[in-house]
Amino acid sequence: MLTYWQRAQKCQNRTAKKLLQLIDNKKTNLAFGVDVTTKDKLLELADKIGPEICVLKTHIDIVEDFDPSVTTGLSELAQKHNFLIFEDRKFADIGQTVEKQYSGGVYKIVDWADIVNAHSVAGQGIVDGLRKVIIEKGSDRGVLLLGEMSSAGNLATGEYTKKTVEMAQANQDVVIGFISMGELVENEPYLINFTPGVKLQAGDGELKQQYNTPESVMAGGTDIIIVGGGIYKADDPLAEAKKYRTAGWQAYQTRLTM
Ligand code: S5P
Repeated sequence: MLTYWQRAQKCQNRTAKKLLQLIDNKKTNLAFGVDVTTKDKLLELADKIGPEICVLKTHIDIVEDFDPSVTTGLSELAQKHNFLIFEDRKFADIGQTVEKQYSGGVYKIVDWADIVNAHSVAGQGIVDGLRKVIIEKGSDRGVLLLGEMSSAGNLATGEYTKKTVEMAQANQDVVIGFISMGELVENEPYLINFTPGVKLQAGDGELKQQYNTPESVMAGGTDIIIVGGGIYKADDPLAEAKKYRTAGWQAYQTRLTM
């Protein structure tokens, strides 16, 4: 198995390269899904947990008191603590709509999010719409496709997942990997797998969410564990984040020796 560093050398997308190098340097494959609904809480948690993570995953549209200082604040914290920002926007529309959703509106996502994700259901046009914005901006940006999902009964399986992998392979300039439950494709080291639905204790969550442990998803070939409530709902989020960080990194080292 290649190390994160070795894989960074195989990426043509600069965000993918930067992310894999950052993971290797900082020794953390933990992404924190900071699903809180106020500006103060969001920035406070990003500052506190920032030193432990490679990626901060946001749902910017759940912040009730949003104003542009939220995203400038997040960008400053990303610099301070050396993490990338992933806006979990799950774009799913035709290219020309997605182009506007990504670049404009209230959130102007392309200006501050290093990474966004998209459902492949809309076909090639969705990647083309996102690519158009990225080229116009001239910034380093990456897109993840939802190849699988964590919720019980989801439809991203079988042929859909296979076609999503093909879409990623055909768009290596902007697509840097997947939301998936493990490694989706072998021998494509430039594609990075991000796995949500992770908790120290496996089991069912609310509203059909399903949880696996950091050890089991890393053994399944994922690269980055996404933890939300396991951290932000804890009495001591920093202590919990350290536990997930250690578990994720140890599981990676175990995989390297196999
Ligand atoms: O299939 C998915 C895809 C995503 S991105 N399942 C998920 O749970 N997510 C996101 O990961 C979800 O939107 C949430 O922000 C996070 C999981 O949060 P947790 O509190 O269940 O750890």
